[in-house]
Amino acid sequence: RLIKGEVVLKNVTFGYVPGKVVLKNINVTAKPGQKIAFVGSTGAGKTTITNLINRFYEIDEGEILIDGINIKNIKKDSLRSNIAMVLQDTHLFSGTVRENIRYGRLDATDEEVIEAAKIACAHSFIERLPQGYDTVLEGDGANLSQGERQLLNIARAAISKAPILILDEATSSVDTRTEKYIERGMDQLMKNRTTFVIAHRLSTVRNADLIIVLEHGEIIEQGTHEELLALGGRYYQLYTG
Ligand code: DGT
Ligand code: MG
Repeated sequence: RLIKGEVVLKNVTFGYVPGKVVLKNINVTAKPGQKIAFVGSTGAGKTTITNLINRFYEIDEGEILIDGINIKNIKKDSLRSNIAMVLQDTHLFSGTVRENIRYGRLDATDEEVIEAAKIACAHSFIERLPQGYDTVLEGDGANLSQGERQLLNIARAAISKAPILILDEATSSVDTRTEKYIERGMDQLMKNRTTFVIAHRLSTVRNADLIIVLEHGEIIEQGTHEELLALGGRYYQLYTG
């Protein structure tokens, strides 16, 4: 059983199709509970790294270890239940709002569902739905806005006990006011979990323990926000725009 949430990528090289390398010799160590941010231009390979941690694809070279175990030796079900995700493209199923938040936590009480929704700033819009938490979502949440769908995914991550969390543009469709409001909830979500965060808005990654700058599938800089600003390189360029 995985519990610590240490994630190590060792010399990882990967391409979706033969002959086209997308990630080259990536080394990352995330200690349990750390917040690691990936930044870099579109197409740099940020989402691909998280796809590999989830083992959606097999890597070509190197290895990925969780709590010291090669993920090839971890059952997919177990991997799924140890990694919570909030992505730009939301994943909801046809079922009630409550069921969608609860997801893998079938033991979760109604109180826990509400608490998770509050962390995600979703409680108030859910209460305004025709049947509240019992409102049935159409396939993939077609009867909600894109931002509302993301908030439900955040609530689902909040109720999950997964020690590893992936946030890939997790609040990209949420308006700026709600995004400000949700910041504390996001901090609560990341608390005690190893978190990989990808965000174009660099203000949301400043407080990461480690920021990794990717370009064309390679790590070109890494450090804290202050270290990278002092370096005056790519991160500095991205940050000062
Ligand atoms: P973003 O989200 O636009 O900021 O960009 P990243 O950094 O998340 O980029 P990523 O990892 O989605 O894509 C890296 C490269 O891999 C890019 O050249 C597109 C390619 N790629 C991504 N997903 C797939 C896929 O499913 N199949 C193939 N063949 N290529 C893909
Ligand atoms: Mg991406």
